[in-house]
Amino acid sequence: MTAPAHARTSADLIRAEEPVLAHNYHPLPVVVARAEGAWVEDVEGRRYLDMLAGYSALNFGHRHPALIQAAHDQLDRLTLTSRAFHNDRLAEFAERLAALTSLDMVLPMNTGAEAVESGIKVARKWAYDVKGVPDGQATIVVAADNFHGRTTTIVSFSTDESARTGFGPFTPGFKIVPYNDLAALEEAVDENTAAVLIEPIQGEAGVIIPDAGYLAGVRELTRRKGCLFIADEIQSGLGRTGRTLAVEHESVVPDVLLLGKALGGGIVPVSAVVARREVMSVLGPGEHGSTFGGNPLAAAVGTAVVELLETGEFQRRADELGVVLREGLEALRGHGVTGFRARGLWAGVDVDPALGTGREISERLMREGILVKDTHGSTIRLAPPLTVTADELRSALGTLEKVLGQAG
Ligand code: IF1
Repeated sequence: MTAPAHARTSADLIRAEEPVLAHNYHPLPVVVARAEGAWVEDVEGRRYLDMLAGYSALNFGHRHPALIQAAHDQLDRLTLTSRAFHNDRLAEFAERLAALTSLDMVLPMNTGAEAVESGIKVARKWAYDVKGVPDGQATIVVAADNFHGRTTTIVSFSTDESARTGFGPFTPGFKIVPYNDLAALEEAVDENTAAVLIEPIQGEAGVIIPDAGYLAGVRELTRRKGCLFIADEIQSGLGRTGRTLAVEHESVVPDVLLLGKALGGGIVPVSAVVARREVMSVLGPGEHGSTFGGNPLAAAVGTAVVELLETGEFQRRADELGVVLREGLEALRGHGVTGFRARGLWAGVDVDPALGTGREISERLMREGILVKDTHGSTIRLAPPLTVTADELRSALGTLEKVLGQAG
């Protein structure tokens, strides 16, 4: 007989996963059992500072009291209606999310990939109904090294072979241009272009921050050429970079905004397409939907998330702590760190490959009580909850320095 899960050790549980769980991940060997704020605890009671924060789904930390309260209150009242009926939580969520993002209308979905798919559908329909693109001819221009999710259509325009290989046939209708290259965009966008879809900062690619002027340039170009600007802020948005949205660093408002991850407060999957009225209005009844999208539990938690962001506190923390993060990383330059890119509380850190792969550095950090995740090669990403303290952040940077000093 197998022991009940709560009686098993971390090693037991890791071993137990192997035969019954798809092998589509290679997690660090830590089994988390509890968490609060920026800290998680494993099965044996060891504590770790969470410097990944669920890939930014935990911007407000684990189990933020206001979010947990909102979820509890809603669990006691109403959890699901489907969109066949109205529910009494959805209007407020949409009103406040639209206001927060300077846009007009919300299409609630669940996961990030669904928001991306939905944004693509809205853009194509806009291209046919409003722009007058001949049926079946609409294209979407995307950037190389993008990460927008895992569906068959989304991996169709990925340039990462491990995300694509074996999953064809692929969806046509996408053009890939280099990121951070306005001239390439100028050339790629034509009369059949429905939209340009980009991440304002590329996450999976290694926290790649485009040159100043790029996002404003994309805004100007798409407006001038008559196509939509879709910003995927699923990872960059909701406080991470020191602003509500990363596009705000260039005072840009896209036509279509994709949100996810932190919108669900780390409690439930909540994503959304948020758009200008003229764009979202192309959708009519029966043309798109989701069983769970906009459910009352999601709306209640999402509203509580928006409420936290309305205070500006988390954006301010990310901005201020971002200075601590950058100073700390600057001090490590030449001491194991070969380069880094950072904005707000988000950094891609290139480690000297002689000291080990990103994975090896991540494992050493784990043994020292810090959880991070590598991206490609020797890059690790840092994205702590925005509730982390300056002391915790300095301590984590000190641990990184120690680990880099030992490595090799
Ligand atoms: C995985 C990275 C993070 C995203 C952007 C859409 C989605 C994501 C900009 C899809 C998702 C994830 C998913 C996760 C790893 C991850 C990731 F490593 F790939 F880059 F966050 F850092 N747009 N990002 O970053 O959202 O459907 O997952 O809700 O393992 O796939 P989703």
